[in-house]
Amino acid sequence: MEIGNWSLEIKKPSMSSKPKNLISASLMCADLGNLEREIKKLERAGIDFFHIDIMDGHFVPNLTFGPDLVKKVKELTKLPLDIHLMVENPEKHIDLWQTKKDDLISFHIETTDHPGRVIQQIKARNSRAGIALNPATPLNSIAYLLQGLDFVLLMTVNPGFAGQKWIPAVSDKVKKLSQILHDKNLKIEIQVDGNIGKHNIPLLKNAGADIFVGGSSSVFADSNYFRNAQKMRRLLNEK
Ligand code: S6P
Ligand code: MG
Repeated sequence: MEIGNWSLEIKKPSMSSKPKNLISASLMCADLGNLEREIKKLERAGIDFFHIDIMDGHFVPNLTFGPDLVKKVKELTKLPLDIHLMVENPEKHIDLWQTKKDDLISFHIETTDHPGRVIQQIKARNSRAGIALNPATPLNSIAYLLQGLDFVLLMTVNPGFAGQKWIPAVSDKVKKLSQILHDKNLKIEIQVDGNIGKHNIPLLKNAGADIFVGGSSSVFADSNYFRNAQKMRRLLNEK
């Protein structure tokens, strides 16, 4: 498949193959007054990552967590963190998030003139690097960056808030990216984020998504996170 610059010759990165169908629970949707209890409850629910949305009030019209909260979460769990930066110029503060090996950290391609440098900064921490794309940002914006990536986050809503409706056109984008990665023999995971639930999980899974962010539409739909995560897992494991 040829899209824009996708014909570029890319070497296969040496990434171990990881199991698919992973659940990343969005802490933004948790009861933050009871952070420790929520983290333990989510661990018991069998989630794979804690998704932490970092918003700066510039790139997106909302503000969320800072490094102190991320540090606290890290102290409270052994599960890997999945840090989603929605901030301008992420290269200025990658080290603030103190990510370790196995943690994921993504930044938006729309936020920096130096995406290659940001990837290097993340790799220098031994963490897994991802680039996030807004629904309207084309796939060819990351054509020259694929080689250094561990995952690509395709937003299924415009970033900034939980509780929005997804943009169905993104499922086609997932399919296209999945095809490109397959053609290039690249082991890069695809993450989807925004209004992920039973209405779109089968479609996105079949399109090639690997990591699903669970928010108010799934894991946090009610207080029974265990049952909600189980339902999500069942959908993900369905043939
Ligand atoms: C949105 C953010 C997301 C939300 C998630 C919440 O800017 O990046 O990670 O936390 O979408 O889930 P839901 O089901 O309410 O959309
Ligand atoms: Mg997010």
